[in-house]
Amino acid sequence: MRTAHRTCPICDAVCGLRIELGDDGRVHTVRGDAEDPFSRGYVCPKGASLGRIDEDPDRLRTPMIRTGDQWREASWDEAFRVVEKGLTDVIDRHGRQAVAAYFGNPTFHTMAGIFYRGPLSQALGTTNLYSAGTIDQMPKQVACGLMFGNAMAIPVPDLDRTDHLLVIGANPAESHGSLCAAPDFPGRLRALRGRGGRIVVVDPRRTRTADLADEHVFVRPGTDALLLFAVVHTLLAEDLVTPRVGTEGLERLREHAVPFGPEAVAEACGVPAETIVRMARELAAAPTAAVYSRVGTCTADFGTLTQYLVDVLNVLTGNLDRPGGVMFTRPATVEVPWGPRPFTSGRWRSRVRQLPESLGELPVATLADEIETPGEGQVRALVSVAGNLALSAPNGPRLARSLRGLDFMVCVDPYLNETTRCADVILPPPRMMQMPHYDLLLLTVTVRNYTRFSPPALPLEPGQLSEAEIMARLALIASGRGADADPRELDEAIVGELLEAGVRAPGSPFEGMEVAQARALLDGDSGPELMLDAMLRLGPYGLSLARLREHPSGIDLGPLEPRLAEVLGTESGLVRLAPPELEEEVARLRGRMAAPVPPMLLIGRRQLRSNNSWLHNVPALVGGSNRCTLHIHPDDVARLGLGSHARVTSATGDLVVPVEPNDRIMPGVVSLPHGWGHAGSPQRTAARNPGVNANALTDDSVVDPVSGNAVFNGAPVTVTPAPGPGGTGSGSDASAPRGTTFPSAA
Ligand SMILES: Nc1nc2c(c(=O)[nH]1)N[C@H]1C(S)=C(S)[C@@H](COP(=O)(O)OP(=O)(O)OC[C@H]3O[C@@H](n4cnc5c(=O)[nH]c(N)nc54)[C@H](O)[C@@H]3O)O[C@H]1N2
Ligand SMILES: Nc1nc2c(c(=O)[nH]1)N[C@H]1C(S)=C(S)[C@@H](COP(=O)(O)OP(=O)(O)OC[C@H]3O[C@@H](n4cnc5c(=O)[nH]c(N)nc54)[C@H](O)[C@@H]3O)O[C@H]1N2
Ligand code: SF4
Ligand SMILES: [Mo]
Repeated sequence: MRTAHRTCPICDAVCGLRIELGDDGRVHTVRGDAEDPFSRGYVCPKGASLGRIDEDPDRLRTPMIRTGDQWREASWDEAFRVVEKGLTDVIDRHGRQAVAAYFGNPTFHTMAGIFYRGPLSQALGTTNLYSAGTIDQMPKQVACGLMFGNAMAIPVPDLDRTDHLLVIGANPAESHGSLCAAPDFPGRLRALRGRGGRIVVVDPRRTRTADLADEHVFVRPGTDALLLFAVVHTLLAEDLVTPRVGTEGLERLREHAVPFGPEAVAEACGVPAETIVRMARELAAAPTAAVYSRVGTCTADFGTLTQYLVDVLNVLTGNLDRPGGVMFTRPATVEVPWGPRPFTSGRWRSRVRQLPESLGELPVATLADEIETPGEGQVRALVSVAGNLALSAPNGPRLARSLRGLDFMVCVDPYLNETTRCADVILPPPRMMQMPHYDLLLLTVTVRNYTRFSPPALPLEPGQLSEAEIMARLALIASGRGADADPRELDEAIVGELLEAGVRAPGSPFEGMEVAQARALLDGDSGPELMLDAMLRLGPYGLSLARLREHPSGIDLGPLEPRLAEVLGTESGLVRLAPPELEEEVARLRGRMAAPVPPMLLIGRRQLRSNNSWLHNVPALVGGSNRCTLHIHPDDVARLGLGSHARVTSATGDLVVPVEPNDRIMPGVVSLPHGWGHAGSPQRTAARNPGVNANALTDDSVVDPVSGNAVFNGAPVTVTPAPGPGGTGSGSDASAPRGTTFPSAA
């Protein structure tokens, strides 16, 4: 037996783990790493199951090639040759714009995803680039871009010191937090109250987070922008505004806020005016306070406007960039610019719907349009890395159908699943235990400055490829260098680019050196490790990979400190409180106040033992409370005369789902978790607990106009009684396989 220290790579909480491995490479136990200064031994049920997830017998071990309906195992050489032919055929006949790429959620966690996503995109030479960003957090990044001039300047709540936390559309007690990396988020919430602080949760469901709070406020889905504008209105009207940072646009903001008085929005939001006024006064009166919002409002109507209003509140109450408020993490790695500074978006638009680019990406909600609509620039090939679009994208079943019509598709993914089965080739990465791990993105949003590196716990087996090598070889193929080009060439080019900036940066440890000299100083067993070493050495703490290896449980780099000036990228050097880019949205929101409320609105929910679509094949993580059911208020159950099942119908589809009456959800709202819909999957456990694809009901024609982000929450639906699956009319589950034979991957 030996012990490996690893950061859990599953969710955003970056918990440190201690893993006992046998000589055979099997994981015996997974415990929280008590020596980790940040997570201090915390582990959740998913982290504790990491061994079972990693050793899943249904994971793919070799590349897979599809011919017609049949899948077969193939060698890497053959698989890459098929990829080369597939991509070059499309590029030769239709140009580079005919190729699209999608980068799913795990690419924000893996080193390979983060380091090679850019080079692969560049090599493809297309603007048809998509990621999980536009079905998740893009509104937050665009809002930060517009306010702070820097889409990576994401303020995080100073969770361990704040006196008042207002949580809107996030459920960190189950999700463990997002864009706010905090191991044991629930424990930190308890500690907040233990030291006399106050927590208020705004959510159409009384969540586990609400159970940890002092107050829970029901809000009608999709109306948070109205609610927050009314809070802003109250602060301004009652002269409770005390910004402590330089701002521009306060007068224009005041004009904007005028119509959104608490009385004016109360009915649309379903929040009493007195509650809104009290929320504003409490926020202003708290010694320190932090307003935090996530997926619930990012993936709802007015996503960008809502994220902007969140930080407007943080600024107006004097809580931006101060201890106990919201602050900017100082990561250990050098900050590499992402997107233009000052931030601008809409530098180009999607071909079919003219939706704006943000951070070099187009909205996932329009990928199906780009595939289905004929004409110059029509997408005919897709490279998909770590994504399950069939289950995660709005109107997923439509997108899955369009994927099946592509000339060529390649996926980098450990599973044959609802999306990868549409591909021609699947390239499986090795097990998590075999990869080095460093959270380049998550460690930029931690609630304390902190760093930790995990070397691979197990070596690659003969014939296995690292995910970095898979990505590098795809990039080399895309750039025309061919399936046989040496991936180390690309690694050196990426390292060289980092160092070139480093030798020019005043005060850097490489300042004035030749790039080759600096390169000789770097240490690492693989391309990603060399890149990380360069970024650590160029980072603000002067760390190195060697230093991190000496501290396998991680290094605490201290509490967050004010640093707005360093991250601000606006032309004026001020925080923009009324970006003109949002004027149209403010006008649209005024119209929303009087809009009729649809009788039933659909929202999502996350489940403690799930992670989007890909943990349902682990027996310990399914069953019990982790089932795909429709939460609906008992009054609605009675009113609609529902039995065990209901048919839920939206503008895009209909599903029959088990009904789970629940008095913790707002009347007039139903909730269905996403990531389910595994009928017929070769993942055997998942297939036994299939659930339905919630995104059969979400509408890809509706987006947040500013960021192009998908709108999952607040979809109008009708709910009617339905016989159970044994009866007639078992509903359409468009994610069930059609005509494709799934082989056993074991
Ligand atoms: N256990 C678990 N953890 C996860 C994941 C998972 O699938 N399972 N996924 C990971 C990922 S990818 C992410 S991005 C993070 C997300 O982490 P969170 O942002 O915390 O996501 P959710 O748990 O979905 O919480 C969103 C909340 O918003 C509420 N909501 C829905 N619509 C509205 C609305 O219109 N207004 C308001 N105010 N609230 C609304 C929902 O009821 C829900 O409670 O979680 C990560 N962690
Ligand atoms: N209705 C609704 N839809 C939603 C959401 C919602 O709240 N409601 N949430 C949205 C959010 S926040 C997100 S982030 C997206 C997620 O959207 P996606 O990223 O498209 O979906 P995931 O389910 O996370 O799929 C991850 C894929 O990566 C594979 N994978 C796992 N580990 C690795 C790895 O190490 N390497 C590689 N190459 N592949 C790996 C898995 O097998 C799986 O196929 O879903 C979005 N969709
Ligand atoms: S909370 Fe997230 S990071 Fe921590 S152990 Fe669980 S899945 Fe892993
Ligand atoms: Mo996400």
